Amino acid sequence: MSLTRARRGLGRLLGVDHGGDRYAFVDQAGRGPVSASRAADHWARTTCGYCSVGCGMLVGVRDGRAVAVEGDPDHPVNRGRLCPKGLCEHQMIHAEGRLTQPLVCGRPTTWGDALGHVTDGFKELLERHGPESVAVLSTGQLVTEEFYALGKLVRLGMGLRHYDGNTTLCMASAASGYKLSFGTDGPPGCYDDLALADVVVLWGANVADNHPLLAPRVLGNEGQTLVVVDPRVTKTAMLADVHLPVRPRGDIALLNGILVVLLEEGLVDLESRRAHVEGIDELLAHLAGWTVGRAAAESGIDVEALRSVARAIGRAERCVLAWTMGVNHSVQGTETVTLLNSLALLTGNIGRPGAAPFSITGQCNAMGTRESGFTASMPGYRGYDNPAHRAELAALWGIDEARLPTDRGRAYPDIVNAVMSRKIKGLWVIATNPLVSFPNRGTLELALRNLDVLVVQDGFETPTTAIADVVLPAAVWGEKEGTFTNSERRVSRVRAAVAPPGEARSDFDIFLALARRWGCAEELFPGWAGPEDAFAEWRRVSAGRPCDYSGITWERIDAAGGVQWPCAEGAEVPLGGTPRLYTDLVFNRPGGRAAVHPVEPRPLRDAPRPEFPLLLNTGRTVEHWHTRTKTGRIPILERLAPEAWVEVNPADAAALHVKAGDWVRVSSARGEVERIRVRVTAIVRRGEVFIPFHWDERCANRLTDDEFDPISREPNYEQCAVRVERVDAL
Ligand SMILES: Nc1nc2c(c(=O)[nH]1)N[C@H]1C(S)=C(S)[C@@H](COP(=O)(O)OP(=O)(O)OC[C@H]3O[C@@H](n4cnc5c(=O)[nH]c(N)nc54)[C@H](O)[C@@H]3O)O[C@H]1N2
Ligand SMILES: Nc1nc2c(c(=O)[nH]1)N[C@H]1C(S)=C(S)[C@@H](COP(=O)(O)OP(=O)(O)OC[C@H]3O[C@@H](n4cnc5c(=O)[nH]c(N)nc54)[C@H](O)[C@@H]3O)O[C@H]1N2
Ligand code: SF4
Ligand SMILES: [Mo]
Repeated sequence: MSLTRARRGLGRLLGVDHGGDRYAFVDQAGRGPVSASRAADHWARTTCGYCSVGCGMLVGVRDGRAVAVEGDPDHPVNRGRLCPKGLCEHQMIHAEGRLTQPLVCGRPTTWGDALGHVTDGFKELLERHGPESVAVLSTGQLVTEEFYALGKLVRLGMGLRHYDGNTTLCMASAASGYKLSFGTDGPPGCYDDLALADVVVLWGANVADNHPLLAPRVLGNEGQTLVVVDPRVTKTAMLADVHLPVRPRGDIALLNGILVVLLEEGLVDLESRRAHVEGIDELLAHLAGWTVGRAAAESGIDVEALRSVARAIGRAERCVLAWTMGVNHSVQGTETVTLLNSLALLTGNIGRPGAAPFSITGQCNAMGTRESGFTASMPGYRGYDNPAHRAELAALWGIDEARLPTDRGRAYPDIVNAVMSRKIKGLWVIATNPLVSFPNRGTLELALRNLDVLVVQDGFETPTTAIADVVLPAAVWGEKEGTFTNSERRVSRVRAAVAPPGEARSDFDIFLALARRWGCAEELFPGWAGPEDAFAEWRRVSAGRPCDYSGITWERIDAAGGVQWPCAEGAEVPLGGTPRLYTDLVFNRPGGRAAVHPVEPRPLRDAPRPEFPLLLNTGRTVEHWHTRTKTGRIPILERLAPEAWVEVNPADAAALHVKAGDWVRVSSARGEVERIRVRVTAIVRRGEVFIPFHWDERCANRLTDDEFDPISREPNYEQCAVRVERVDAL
């Protein structure tokens, strides 16, 4: 890949030089010539395996090893650029700690023996204790073809009732909120909307750290107003024209206040909205109990700032309301999402360029599992309780409808509860590391000890593989084929650049091998040789559904760089697919109208009190990915962010007699982090502290509360009460 080619790609991004004064990007042009040791003999075109932005990249291969990565200058998402994690992703593949052999009780063994343990162990539990006794937890980090195959294996082949994934820790509130507002899941907008909008409001979304290649879309538009709603002064807040430092979980009050201002000042045309929106009168009746003063007091945002942001939204020709975990990670996540959707609906910001309520997803393929998986809904956004959907799916698969579950079964936290109470005795964990990522680790550790059979399928040694009875070594990104779907519904190709190490196999091959052992392969996967067969079937199964993939082929993806669903076979859709949903303002609810819902905020359950006087917020940093199973093994990223920290406001630090670099103990009603380094900073307000959740050794989830949204079952990771105490350095 030549430097000039990469430069050309950079310049082409919206025709603006985004590496200018507002934000500095790591880009190909800044990297200098590729050194001889990293000179590749060929390049594999693929999609980044970290975040949901879905950047296109090229992996350079030399003598069977991945030696370099370049941003794909032709990919429509990133046009040649990558963030720090993407730029060293090839190092992940050959990092230490890869699993290369199946293990049973910690001892290396053959695939035959390991899969025999899995099938015999689970079958025995199912025979003795019934279909509720074994559960599966998967992820948003496999390829869509694997999710599709896994869903069929788990629900139809193994006949399991309880199957969920880490997406419930992440996007479940967005999915539930979209369903309540529009009838089905699916982000209505696209990345170009971020560039086209006059006003972009980012709610609890720190894109500068967590979706770095979205930031240039926003910052490239000089005339745009960027509003960031976040209790912390994040890197993204620092880039904003207006930062609203909302009180933790103050978003509902703030949104109600914005709606009150819009109504008071005549900035919404309610009558024209009624044609395609239901529930307006109920919402108005509820807002009658709200005043701007109340909203300001409860959200912590002063009246004038609230009014001026409401006016900016109300007067904007085009507005994008985008959000991430500051909204989803809450017991009221689903409700907050519906309120954001309501604001978009009432101001007409949907189905037009530059106008959308846009949930930015998290993992590289969280979208693929929402669409093709078989967890919260049946494949193709089909409802378990919808007779037409059941009949259609049964006919497509040629099976008796009675084999389809009648409800989703237990969601992730409810699976954990059932493990705790010994109702679930066997668990298969695929591509997720719950010991570090699930809230209230102490309880989870107790629960996992209750299991008779714990099977963990991962590419790396992790805290969770360390306690597994059976470990199945998986190929990772860079070693397997398929597709990922990004936040803007764009399906891109993922390619194998190198072979997996030792005896590691792709998840797809593991699912097929397990199906053969289970005795259901011939029925479920007849004649399947590889992931392309799964994709071909998924195209047929999704046909006619809102997430229609039937017109998307791997060849079309190659030609377009990536294709956005819906893309029906034979439909007149641009080569790159459909950029926006609901352009006709017909929604997927009965009658075609969207719905708005009144929402009332509830107080924090684990609120600060004398014993635990500070409020803990948790999140991420640009250098690390989740539980650091990948990035913790990459020297350059480790050097940039070598250890966990706790952010403490200068006033609190003075009261605690701690200074920057001191060690402290952080405790909550559930557990403690014994020693963690202090950063004294006004990024957090007085009374609030922040810990990134990436570190196993200083695990923020020993502190977090296991309280969940009643609708989506998503955890409330962002607020819990803690105490910080100075510990003297050892
Ligand atoms: N570098 C990196 N990038 C990633 C990931 C990673 O691990 N590392 N993970 C990916 C995944 S799976 C996800 S889900 C995304 C997450 O992307 P983000 O949601 O941007 O990630 P967080 O760091 O958790 O940020 C949540 C933000 O919400 C704010 N917040 C907390 N409480 C509230 C509140 O009550 N109201 C509001 N409005 N804001 C609040 C926090 O201060 C924080 O800035 O990132 C993706 N990208
Ligand atoms: N306190 C707190 N906790 C949080 C969050 C927070 O903001 N605060 N965020 C939550 C969110 S949004 C998320 S998404 C979760 C993420 O939590 P996890 O899913 O637990 O995090 P990861 O580290 O991404 O774990 C993925 C695992 O899959 C493995 N893996 C990678 N690729 C493959 C593959 O191709 N095949 C197989 N079999 N394995 C593979 C990796 O090695 C890794 O062990 O954390 C949640 N936890
Ligand atoms: S922004 Fe996301 S998709 Fe793009 S290179 Fe970085 S981690 Fe990968
Ligand atoms: Mo996530």
